[in-house]
Amino acid sequence: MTYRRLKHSSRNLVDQLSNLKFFNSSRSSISAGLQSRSIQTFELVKEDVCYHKHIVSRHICFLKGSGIGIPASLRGVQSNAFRIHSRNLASVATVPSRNPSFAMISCDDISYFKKILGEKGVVQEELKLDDANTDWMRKYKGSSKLMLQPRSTHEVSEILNYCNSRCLAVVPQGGNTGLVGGSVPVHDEVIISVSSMNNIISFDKVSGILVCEAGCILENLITFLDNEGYIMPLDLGAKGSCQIGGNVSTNAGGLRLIRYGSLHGSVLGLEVVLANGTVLDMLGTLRKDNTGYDLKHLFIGSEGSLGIVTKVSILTPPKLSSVNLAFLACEDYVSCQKLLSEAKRKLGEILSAFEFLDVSAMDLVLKHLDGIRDPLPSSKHNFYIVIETTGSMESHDKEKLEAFLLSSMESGLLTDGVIAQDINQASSFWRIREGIPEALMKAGAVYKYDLSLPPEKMYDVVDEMRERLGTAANVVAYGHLGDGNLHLNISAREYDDSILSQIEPFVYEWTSKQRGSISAEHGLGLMKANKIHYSKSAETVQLMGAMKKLLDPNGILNPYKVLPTSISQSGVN
Ligand code: FAD
Ligand code: 2HG
Ligand code: ZN
Repeated sequence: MTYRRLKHSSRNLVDQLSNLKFFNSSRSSISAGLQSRSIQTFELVKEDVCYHKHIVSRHICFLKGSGIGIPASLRGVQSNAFRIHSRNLASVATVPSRNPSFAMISCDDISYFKKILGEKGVVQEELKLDDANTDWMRKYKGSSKLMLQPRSTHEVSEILNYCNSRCLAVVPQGGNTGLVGGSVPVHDEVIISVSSMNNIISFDKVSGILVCEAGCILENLITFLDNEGYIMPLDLGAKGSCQIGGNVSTNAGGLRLIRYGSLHGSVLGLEVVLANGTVLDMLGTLRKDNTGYDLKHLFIGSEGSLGIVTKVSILTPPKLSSVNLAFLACEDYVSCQKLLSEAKRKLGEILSAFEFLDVSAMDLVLKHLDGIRDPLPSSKHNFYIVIETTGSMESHDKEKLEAFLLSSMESGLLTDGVIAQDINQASSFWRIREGIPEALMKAGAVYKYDLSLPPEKMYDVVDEMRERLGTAANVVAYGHLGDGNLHLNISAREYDDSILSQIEPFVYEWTSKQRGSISAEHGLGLMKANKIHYSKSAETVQLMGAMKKLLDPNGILNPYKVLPTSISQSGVN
């Protein structure tokens, strides 16, 4: 019987492991629930059905809240960070000057918008505007006096048509969880929030194709699909607030890209409104369609600079019954890398996440987040890895995972580790990895870099950065190792130009030399619009500029973002 065999093999594994001093911490000192059961994988049977739901619910308290969707506990700390930032604005972001060709909002404009959207769709209240003007990190702050909340594609079209004719600049906004200053105005741009467009339009239970409006919150889509026996192909820590339109517009990566690929693969169709109000219906639901250029890809990752995404059609994978999560420790970075190639080879099709954090990230989470326990408390480790497997046959998955862990331990790649025994433990492991951005916010000022690098080079930049900064700042590294995506975060008490000058342009030059990308998944936004040349050739950037001009000749869509202002504003009347 499957159950017996598993238990038997688990016991064998535990025996072998105890000889090899593996999983020592869980046996000796972790909570009673984990003791002596660390390697005995748990039965999923019924619990598996709610596994995803449970994981989902932990995010509600994390990111839901009023305004920009941050937890109450963090909001307090963020206002401290904001005060710091207010004193040191220059070191946070260099703000390009306002493009004088954009019109200023007049009373007639307001009257027009009220006529097409009604009073409710035209927001001028200071408190609401303050939230919408401020990004998640409280690093970027615009001064818009107007937020519009359309409820349909037609309304978006009318707004854009009008703004284009008046040369009023706009910034599309989703959940406002972006990390590069792309979602908030730089000056007085009109904020167009698609939050009220949050209907699910259709779901095909056979193909798994979901069609929905752009303002659907990712977590709500996950919950909806859970009931249908499906999952979203992307998952990220901001799921409680970010919206599918924002996800598509940033080409968000997240925790399961290693398994389900990027949104360029899973998005089947889009409806987009162009700057002049033209509605582009590309909302196909076909897996295969080679009729001409596949224009939807232009809008995936264009960060609101080419059009406003109003509807999304997306292929969703079926929910599988067997999910396992391991929290592991490695002595050095080379072992992490080797573990990754072994995991790909030995776990194969069931591998669904391979995340890493270094000891500085772990320390930060333990220090700043409430209720977090070190799953491997017996000693400090230099690196931690979170591995998730998702499959359809529990016994097969467990056997594979256990065999992989055993061989990794025998070969010395792993120094310690635990497998979650139940949903709560799985949740707590994920909370550590996903809680890092929140912990960084609580620690003070943070400089964020989101790099794509060859995995074998990835940690070199962290070591070099530590050498450059000495004790001036805390260099923290984590990310999606399975995707070659490093989140290099430099945490300091407050923003300081001398720290920034040690980081930039070094970090960009270093990445460029490795032919890496200065934006793996967060985009360029305002933060890196003028840095695009570190990752793209001059000819490529010129062509991007030409496309921008073709689709948005007046440059009203998300100005000052994505492309260097010298390119995006040239020729704008
Ligand atoms: P917003 O922040 O509102 O906007 C982002 C950009 O998209 C802006 O340029 C905006 O103008 C544009 N935009 C938004 N909606 C539309 C639309 N309908 N049409 C056109 N343009 C639009 N990102 C990852 O890739 N992977 C992660 O793992 C990840 N984890 C995160 C964890 C935390 C705690 C936080 C705070 C952020 C994280 N992010 C991550 C970044 C962010 O959540 C993603 O970029 C997300 O996709 C943004 O979605 P949003 O709805 O919040 O968009
Ligand atoms: C993550 O993977 C997000 O947690 C945020 O992309 C990364 O905070 C960051 O730098
Ligand atoms: Zn990330």
